[in-house]
Amino acid sequence: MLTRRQLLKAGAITGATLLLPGGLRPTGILPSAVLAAAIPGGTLDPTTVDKYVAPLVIPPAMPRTASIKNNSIDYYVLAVRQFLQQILPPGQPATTVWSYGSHQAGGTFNYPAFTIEATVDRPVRVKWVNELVDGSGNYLPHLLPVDPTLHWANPPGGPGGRDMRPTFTSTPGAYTGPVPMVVHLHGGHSTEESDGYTEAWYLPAAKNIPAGYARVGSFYQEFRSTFQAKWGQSWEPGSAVFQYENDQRASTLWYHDHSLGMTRLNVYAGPAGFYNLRGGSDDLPAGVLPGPAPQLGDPPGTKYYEIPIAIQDRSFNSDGSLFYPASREFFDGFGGPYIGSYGSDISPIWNPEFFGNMTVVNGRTWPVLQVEPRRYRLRFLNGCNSRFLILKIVSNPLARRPARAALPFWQIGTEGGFLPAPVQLDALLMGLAERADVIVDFSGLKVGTELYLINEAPDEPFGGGVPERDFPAADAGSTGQVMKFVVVPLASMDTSVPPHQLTLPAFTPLGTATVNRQVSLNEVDSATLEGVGPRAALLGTMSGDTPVHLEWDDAITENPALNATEIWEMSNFTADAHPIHIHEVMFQVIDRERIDRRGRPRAPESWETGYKDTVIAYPDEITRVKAKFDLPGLYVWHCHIVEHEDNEMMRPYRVGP
Ligand SMILES: [Cu+2]
Repeated sequence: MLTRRQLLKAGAITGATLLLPGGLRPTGILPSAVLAAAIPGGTLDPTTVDKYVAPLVIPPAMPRTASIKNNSIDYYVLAVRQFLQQILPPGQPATTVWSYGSHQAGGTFNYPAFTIEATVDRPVRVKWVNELVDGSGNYLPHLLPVDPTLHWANPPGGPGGRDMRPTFTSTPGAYTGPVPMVVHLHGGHSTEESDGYTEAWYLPAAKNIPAGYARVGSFYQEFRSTFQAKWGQSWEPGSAVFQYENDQRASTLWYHDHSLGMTRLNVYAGPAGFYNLRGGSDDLPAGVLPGPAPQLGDPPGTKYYEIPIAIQDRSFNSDGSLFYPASREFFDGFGGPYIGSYGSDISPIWNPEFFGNMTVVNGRTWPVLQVEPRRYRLRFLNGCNSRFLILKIVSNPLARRPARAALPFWQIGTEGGFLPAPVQLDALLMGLAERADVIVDFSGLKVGTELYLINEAPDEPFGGGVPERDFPAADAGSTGQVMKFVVVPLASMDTSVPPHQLTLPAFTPLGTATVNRQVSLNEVDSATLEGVGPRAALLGTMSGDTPVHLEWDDAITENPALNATEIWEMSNFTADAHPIHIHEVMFQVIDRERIDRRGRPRAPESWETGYKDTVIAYPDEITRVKAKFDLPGLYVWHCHIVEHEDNEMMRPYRVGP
């Protein structure tokens, strides 16, 4: 039987040959190397898209709507809308995307969204408005194929059938109704009603919502009441208001959609942005690190030396539209039967993973950034759906992998703020949703020097290991490249502290844990069709050494007491690494050990010694993390391969009674 990776490769070849009839490639016999390297995608061939044409977009700061409560809270009204953006280089068509912007300021809608600049201990309150409607106020359908057979938001189910896995008597097509949305501040120490619970979604307040549809998710009304009682502000139709207390360490957070069973599509369509939390005793004084970052009121032409960089893989069609698979067949060639016929349990549209064939950085394919010969603070985010990243700065983007690093990264922070001390690295490994706060020192480089950020992680699920030894590195001609740096003359003196001389804020580890909790990461094949799988990815618990598979709807099994410090031991029984994200908390990585307990536990990597909210759990290993659960209520923990998250690899958990 073929393994999944072999199937993926078979799929890659099928996808490449499918491009031929469209005339997108030169006619004649293609060298087999080209076929083998091609990553299937839409009708736009990545080799026809010029690289390093357009400059990197540095998202400006998001304008505030008001300061409220005696100027003690920053208040924003942010909407998600549909618009056209030039993601491909000039000369190629624009792309219809979704993203957030300031409701009252039309020019602020951008993919990725403008950056929310927040201050420690100063709350931010956001009214998030779902404005996925057309000019007449009618709802807009999804840009991408929504699989209605998952356990998903399911608005057509009405109040009795929402947030369920519906049953079908024939295989359904994609859902084309109004789109549920709910925003999660990733990394936020948020109270439950403001965390963007996956069943607290809401449709736009459109004129033509079909009769009988649920307009909100199962938990919307409860959290609406909680919020109103607590903060005195009501949620209007098509919106929710969340408050972020910012009572946590300064760090790089980000915000994105979290709707049940749709996150992969809602995030792929664009809506996501950075949320930089600064100040307090866990930050450094201004001027120590390279800066500034964009702030409100910056005059045009302001130079930035602190830059957020969101890396995402996308595929496109030749009309510029985003491509995302419309059938399971794209993944492994399995053409049915699907749910709704012959007792099949395989969803017709959902793909277990998706790998785009082009690299998009801050909303542009393969951009270029002019850098001065000085230090820069770069805040990286892996915002891909399924793709891990291994980033490196090199002088030749086509160099044989693994390539030799031309410049090191000095990593100073992760999801939970600064590391105890800077770490010098030639490569940055980033699982999905992980952040890496780094300093890159371009000092001393000659004007005109060209350097490239490349990616050596695979064009397939990641299982750990070294490029070209344990897995083929990403295609050097496309997804193996990210962006370019060109050195230009120095505009002003660099007065930031060199990274090897930096003292980072004092680091206070968590106290002793009182509970060791065993959980599991699992994958399941079809129960009815021989050799077809995976059907879903699952979390679960453990019974002795055996995993207990649990789905989204099973009773809550993770129930820490309020203020308990717990170690979660996550045993990964699948063939792939999964980036596991626990909401509400920042955790410390304790160690990793083989599931069979042979050998000694491995200490965390040098860049994992701070606080994190997402951790890579490798196959056949137990990954241990420690967290203090100091906010009561209902939260989720899940895999951040969003295709997995959307099909059962997410569980609710509750803190306190
Ligand atoms: Cu996963």
